[in-house]
Amino acid sequence: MLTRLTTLFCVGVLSQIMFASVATAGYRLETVASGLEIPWGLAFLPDGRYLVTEHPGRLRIVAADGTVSGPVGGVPPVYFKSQGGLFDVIVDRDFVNNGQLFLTYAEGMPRDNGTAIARATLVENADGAKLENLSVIFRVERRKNTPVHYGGRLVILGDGNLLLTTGDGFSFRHESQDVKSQLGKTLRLTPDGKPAPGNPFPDAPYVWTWGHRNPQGLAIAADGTVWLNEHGPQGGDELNRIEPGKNFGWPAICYCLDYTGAYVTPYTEWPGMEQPEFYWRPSIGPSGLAIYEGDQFPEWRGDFFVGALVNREVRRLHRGEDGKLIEEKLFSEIGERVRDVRTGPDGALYFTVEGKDGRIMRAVSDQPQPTVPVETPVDSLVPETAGPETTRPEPAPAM
Ligand SMILES: [Ca+2]
Repeated sequence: MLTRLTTLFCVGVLSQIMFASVATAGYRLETVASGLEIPWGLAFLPDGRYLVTEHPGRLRIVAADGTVSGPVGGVPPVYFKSQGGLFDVIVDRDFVNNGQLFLTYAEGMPRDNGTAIARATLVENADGAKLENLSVIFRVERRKNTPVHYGGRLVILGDGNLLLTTGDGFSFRHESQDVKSQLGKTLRLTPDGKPAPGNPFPDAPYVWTWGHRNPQGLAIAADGTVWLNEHGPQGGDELNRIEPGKNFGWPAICYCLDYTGAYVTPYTEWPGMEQPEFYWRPSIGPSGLAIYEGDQFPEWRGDFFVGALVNREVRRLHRGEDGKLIEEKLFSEIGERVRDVRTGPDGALYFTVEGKDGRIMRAVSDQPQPTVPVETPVDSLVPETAGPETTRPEPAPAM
């Protein structure tokens, strides 16, 4: 049974708390912040606040109590069309001292656009927050004339270099198999935007892995392995363990159909091309990837959590006794497109959720947690009649 309580705090922050229990872990879903427009990427600041990107091109700071700031100034202009817009935000490991962050976004114009990375310093004063010393450290060299399949996820690897995903641009899928094209790749670069030393292809100095379609989830496991999820067309969404130099096959091999219903390729495997660790057919529209390592859900440690845009929920993948990945559907009560999934420093699992009222949500354990503040008793604050459910928008394209 699911009980939904709504509490309106004096600061105007709407906090929705939903209770649910599942076989594997008891959790409670909370809304951290709402009123966001297509929240795409989420990053945690050392002081307990959050940075969140909105796809149309805004960066905001969310206070620990859920108060959402005005737009941070100085964000570079983004090409906001279809899948193009502002994508990820990550903070530098030395953010406490240097205030630096990285943004990924689509830039350009209809006939000439691509994925870019900017680095900037976050500065706050009485007038608000802004980005200073902004520098566009990298632009995907191969420009395109489609507003789709940008990739756009970014992580900082253990060696301090950046890893960026790029999409195939939809109309250029053959270039995923051209190692010299920067479409359909992961690219490893220094924080200054130079090719990282030790990359596998001398003729394509940024390229780390190839043969991707549109990867929108990227995460590093506790053991240092790097994982990526990517969209297939009809079927063939994949979770891949990526290693330098490896070819992940798109579009030469896949477990998919084209949108016309035709096979993209008759092949699902080929010598020299990697098999996915897991694939979805039919598609779920994977976006966001967290490998849980928090304290609140010990039974989830090491498991993969993937946002499912199509299904409006989250998928958990965990190892069975035979070592194969087993899938579990979770958080279906969210009921909206889950774009990003992250493990928070508090051990909660965080999501950015699209829909008419875009939100940051989190799943917290329903067991007593020594490190989590006790919730304010809400029963006395619950209005006699709960407000109407948020109107659900029309289904949007999967990617
Ligand atoms: Ca593949």
